[in-house]
Amino acid sequence: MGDYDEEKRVKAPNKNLSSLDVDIFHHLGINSKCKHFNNIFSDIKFVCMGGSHKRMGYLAQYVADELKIDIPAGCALTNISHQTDRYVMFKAGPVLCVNHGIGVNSTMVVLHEVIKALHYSQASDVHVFRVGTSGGLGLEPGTVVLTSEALDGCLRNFLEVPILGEMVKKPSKLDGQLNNKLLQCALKDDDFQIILGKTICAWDFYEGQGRLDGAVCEYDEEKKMNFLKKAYDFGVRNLEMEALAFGYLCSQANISSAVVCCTYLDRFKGDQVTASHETLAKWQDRPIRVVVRYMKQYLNIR
Ligand code: R2B
Ligand code: URA
Repeated sequence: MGDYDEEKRVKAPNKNLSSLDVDIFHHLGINSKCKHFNNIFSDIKFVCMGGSHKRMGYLAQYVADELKIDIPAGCALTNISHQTDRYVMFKAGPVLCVNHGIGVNSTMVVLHEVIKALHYSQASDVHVFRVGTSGGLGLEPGTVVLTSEALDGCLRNFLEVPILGEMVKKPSKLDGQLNNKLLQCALKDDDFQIILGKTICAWDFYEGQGRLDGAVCEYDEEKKMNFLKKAYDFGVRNLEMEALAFGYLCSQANISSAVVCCTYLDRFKGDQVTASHETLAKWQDRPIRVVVRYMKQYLNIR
């Protein structure tokens, strides 16, 4: 495991935090003075996040099995955030699994709190992964896309948020070196491809991603296709709803982050997700499988 390294320490850059006697993590259902707080966060090297709260326990168990983390009989992984029903959080050794819900808003709330917890506990050399799902562009469904750059719905590579009555542009940067290492985690006999591409982080699943099948739609097939083609020519290979938040908050806090998503469909061929539940489940496991290969290398586990 990487040694403590001051240069790589997680640093939440908000100066106001030092004057708080206790910090209440309202959405994680814990506070900075709760029992075991430092034990939970100080040795964290990886945070794996996905939308669904139901999936996080499974993810933590999968990671624990793969990394051979000993969970004594009768000590099943428990949800650290059991005091709230907003998010769930599981710890498997140096890995924290937390859900982020749908969209940038939900993701920003939980990411602020996770980053602060890592900061107070002096965690260092932390990688944050979004292991998620997306719609693909011109790709075989089931392909894993590593986001080289997150874009908004106007193909702009920053997050624009209203703060104190003004629109503020926030830079969003994912870790290119981490992407290269993840790309090298592809195995010869994988039955799927791992590719690098730009990602549209949309405000919603329907109009925000140019679908024709939302409750409201004021454009037609031709306009939709023109936009998707323009996005493709710009280097976009998938569409989802959280990447900008990861690239913004993690890069501000000295955290390396990557967005690793499988694709559920090819948006050039349709809008509806038609694959069977079993097939989607198989595809959905691919991002965490790739990320665990990286973790094993990092932790020197065979
Ligand atoms: C991918 O899937 C979700 C929408 O169905 C959303 O969280 C995303 O980014
Ligand atoms: N998630 C999205 O955000 N879009 C899709 O098309 C599929 C999954």
